[in-house]
Amino acid sequence: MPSRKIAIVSVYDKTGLLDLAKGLNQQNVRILASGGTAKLIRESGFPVEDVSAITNAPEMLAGRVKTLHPAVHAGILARDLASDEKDLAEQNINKVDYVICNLYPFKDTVAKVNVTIPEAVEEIDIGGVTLIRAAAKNHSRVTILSDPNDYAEFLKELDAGEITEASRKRYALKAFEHTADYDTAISDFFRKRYAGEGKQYIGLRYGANPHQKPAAAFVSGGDLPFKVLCGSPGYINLLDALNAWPLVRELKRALGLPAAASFKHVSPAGAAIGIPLTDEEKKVYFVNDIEGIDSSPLAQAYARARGADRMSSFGDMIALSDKVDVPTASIISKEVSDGVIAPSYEPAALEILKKKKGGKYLVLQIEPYWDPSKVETRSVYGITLQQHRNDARIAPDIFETVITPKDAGPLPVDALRDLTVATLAVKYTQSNSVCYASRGQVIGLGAGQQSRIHCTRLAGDKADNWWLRFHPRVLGIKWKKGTKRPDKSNAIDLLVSGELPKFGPEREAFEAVFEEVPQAFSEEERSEWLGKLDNVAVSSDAFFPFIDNVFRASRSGAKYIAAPGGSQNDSAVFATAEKLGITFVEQNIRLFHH
Ligand code: 93A
Repeated sequence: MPSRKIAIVSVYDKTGLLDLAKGLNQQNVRILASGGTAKLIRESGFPVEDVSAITNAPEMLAGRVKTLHPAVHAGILARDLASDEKDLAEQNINKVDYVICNLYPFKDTVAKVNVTIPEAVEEIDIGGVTLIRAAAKNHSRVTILSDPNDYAEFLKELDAGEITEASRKRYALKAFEHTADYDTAISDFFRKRYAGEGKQYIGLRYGANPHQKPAAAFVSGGDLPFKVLCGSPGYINLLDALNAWPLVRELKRALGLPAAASFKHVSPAGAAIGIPLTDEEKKVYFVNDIEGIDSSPLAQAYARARGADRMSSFGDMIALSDKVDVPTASIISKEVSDGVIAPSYEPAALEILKKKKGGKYLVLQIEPYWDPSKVETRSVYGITLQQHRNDARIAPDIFETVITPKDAGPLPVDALRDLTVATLAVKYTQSNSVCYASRGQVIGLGAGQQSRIHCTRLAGDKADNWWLRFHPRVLGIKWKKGTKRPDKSNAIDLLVSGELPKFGPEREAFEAVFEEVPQAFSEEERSEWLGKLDNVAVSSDAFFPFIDNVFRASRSGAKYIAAPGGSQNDSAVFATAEKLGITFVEQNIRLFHH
């Protein structure tokens, strides 16, 4: 006669418990239960024994030790092996077949306002987790039920004879997830209290919006790879910083020069490497008064990154590839900006930055050699999404597959440099994206448009505006005394955008900032000047589906285009490039970014 099957039952949530006890008894299963569980079953009139019947030990330490005993765990963990049977026989232990357990409500307890650490500690289930984990580990023989919703299905199978392997596997997975989720809740709670604010965990004022509270940034295990030297980061600051930093790190690695990026809403407004600035560029980028800029490639890189699209860079998050020096900090000190991330700071530069925004300017110091995990995980609408990180290497040598012209030799060094800048920029831009680059810097970037041609137009219009800012009429502007930098940038943008109204309040506001009001550009003047924009490199984060993109890029001086192939229209796109005298490089890495 086969021995009676044994179930260990220890549940905090007693939903469905009596139906379960009834069903187990109907199948002649011996029920061993912990204190409160046994009491409820007994009071309902079903046969049940206390766990102490097999442990010969009472529950102790006010319930901290209830089921933790070799008689329980050896019974659960034993396999159908002669050696395991022998061990059990020697100790007079019976095998356990079913474990039904759910855990103390740690999450509910810590969700209460002002919960104390002792209160939380008492809700850390030890014995239950051990029961669940042991049974799940031995699921080839043992069934583990950790969710009352599974009782009915379980009893149905039990009635039919046995619990199938498929069900045991399903219940085991659920059990592992249950304990993992439980442990995550515990470590989250203690991370907030014990990790040391700023080292492994940073509480954020709020998330993307003020009503999205609470919010936090953390790593599990180890320390955060950055330190907050000044200010306190917001959620979007960190999104910007953690996208901008890898961009400048990769730009520097690819091109061997210090690099800078100016981010807004998780896309670059500008990005550049440190190439000396002409006097004109200094004027256009508002840096002609920066002492020491000629000997600081980092300052030159930031001047270019910030200068690409001054309107969009207002209130930027900056990333710098190298130790921040005084010239770079001096540029930043004059601009409206939210924060900066860099590997280190000269003491004098840090002093300058710490004075910004009344001492609230965000200064982050990143550990430059820290490499993130290869796997990226995020949760959207409660669903966990996971992917391999986009670690595609972008460097001048990936632009080798020249499609047109057919007789093209190797591309000029400057073209490879600018294609690298444009392509790395789109790698860290919200898709769809298209970037125009020249002189080692972004000059126009279209981000986050659902249609590619809209990106190409947006980026092209920005490149046009950038170029028009070099027009003698703009360079010769006489500002009214006391006009602030952002107001100058806005007025210049309106002037070069071609959107300047002829009269009305907007026109009056525009005119108010000038000593002498500059004349609007006529259509002829615009096209005459834009016709001089040349040698521009354009990169797209995915293929061009239609030839319109090539036409638009060409109008803003595109001489080189790099984009993945794969469109049904590839041959028409290539032929259009050829017709317009554009060198088209097929680079086969799609670079969508979200
Ligand atoms: O404090 S414990 O970690 N110590 C134990 O040995 C133990 N064994 C089971 N808590 C323990 N349990 C938990 O008790 C179970 O996970 C379940 O949540 C609860 C059931 O207790 P009772 O049967 O007394 O209501």
